[in-house]
Amino acid sequence: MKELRLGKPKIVNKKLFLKRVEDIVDSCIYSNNGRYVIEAEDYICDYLQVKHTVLVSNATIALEIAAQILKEKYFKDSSSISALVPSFTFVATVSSLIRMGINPIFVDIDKDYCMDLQSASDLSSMADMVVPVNLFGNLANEDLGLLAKASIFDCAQSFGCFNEITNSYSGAYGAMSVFSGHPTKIGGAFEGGWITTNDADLAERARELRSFGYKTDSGLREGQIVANNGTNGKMSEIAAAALLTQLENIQEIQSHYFDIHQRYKAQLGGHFRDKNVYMSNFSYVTVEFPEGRDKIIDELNQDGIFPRTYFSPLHLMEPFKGYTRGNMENTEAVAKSIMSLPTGLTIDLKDVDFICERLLRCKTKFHL
Ligand code: T4K
Repeated sequence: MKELRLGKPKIVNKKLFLKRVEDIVDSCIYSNNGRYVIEAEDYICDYLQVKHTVLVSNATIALEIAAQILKEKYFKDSSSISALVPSFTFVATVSSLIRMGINPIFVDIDKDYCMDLQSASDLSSMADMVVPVNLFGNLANEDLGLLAKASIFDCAQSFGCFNEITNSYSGAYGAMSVFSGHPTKIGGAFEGGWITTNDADLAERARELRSFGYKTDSGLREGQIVANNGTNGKMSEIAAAALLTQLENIQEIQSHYFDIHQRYKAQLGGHFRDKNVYMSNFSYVTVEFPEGRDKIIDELNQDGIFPRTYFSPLHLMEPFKGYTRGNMENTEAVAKSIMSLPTGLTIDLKDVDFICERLLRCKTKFHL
């Protein structure tokens, strides 16, 4: 039985990728800002129309680096810094801030599953920073970035989302944006992440911080100056070659995700939210079942179908319970009913038909 999972990865042009691996092995340059890291950065800059891209080892490190930079730039003398952040997100959005000494202020979500502008405005007098998340490939309201002195857009799930209102890609606005190249992500490959910015100074700082804080980014050399308290956030050449190979095929990848999404929608339309889908990259197929969701998932698992229940509210989890939060009504309601269905490059339209047929059968069985 084929296991139908969400985000199971597949390298699109395996032949080209393996050729690149061979080049890397022969070149003896395996890390420290090599050829493929530079090529992938240039590719992303051209694609998103941003001035600077800094590749790092994953989006969690990217968030930490961005938070450290903005904290040092704007709040050097502050004893306590707080950031508006959704509770309905992947844990790394919040844990990375706390690790950088920034306290989250949890904000509720809107109908697009992103931080709600009104709720965020109501809490903004307490906030120094704001970290909107473009969840499930839906774009958070850009005005959120104006609510505090510093902003980071968490675009981990939104590579390729085009905002037709502002005529720009996700990641091309705001001080700094952060992306994930994890295997489960659209355009992702091996572990990876990157920061985009139009500010040359911020980009330079990010390059320093990803490489131990060294003043230049040319690798470890005797006599280099440590400019800052950095980390090792470098991406290896093999990961960069895999990422570049995927991104060069991004149109094909995106149309596959779009077709899958539309096929689901045609059969399960009533369970989809009425969202601003024209801004999405369709990387997640999210439906809602206010009754019986967990029973349905248990039943689907018997047929090798594995939906996910992304996300559990972070403000209710032990490490984050003590932080400030607003009203969490939408977050808590959505978390109980949402289901992310199998999608990605290993899922085809026949799989979607099978999943929908089983799902609708469950609805009948459980009188939902
Ligand atoms: N901000 C946001 C909003 C994020 O969503 C994320 C990550 C981050 C920040 C941080 O980005 P990174 O630091 O990861 O770059 C996954 C991913 O680990 C995580 O990247 C992602 N968000 C999160 C939403 O989902 P899991 O625990 O759901 O993934 P996992 O391991 O269960 O994999 C999903 C499915 O894919 C499984 O059925 C197994 C399959 N799979 C997975 C991998 C990695 C494979 O078949 N092969 C593979 O190599 O967390």
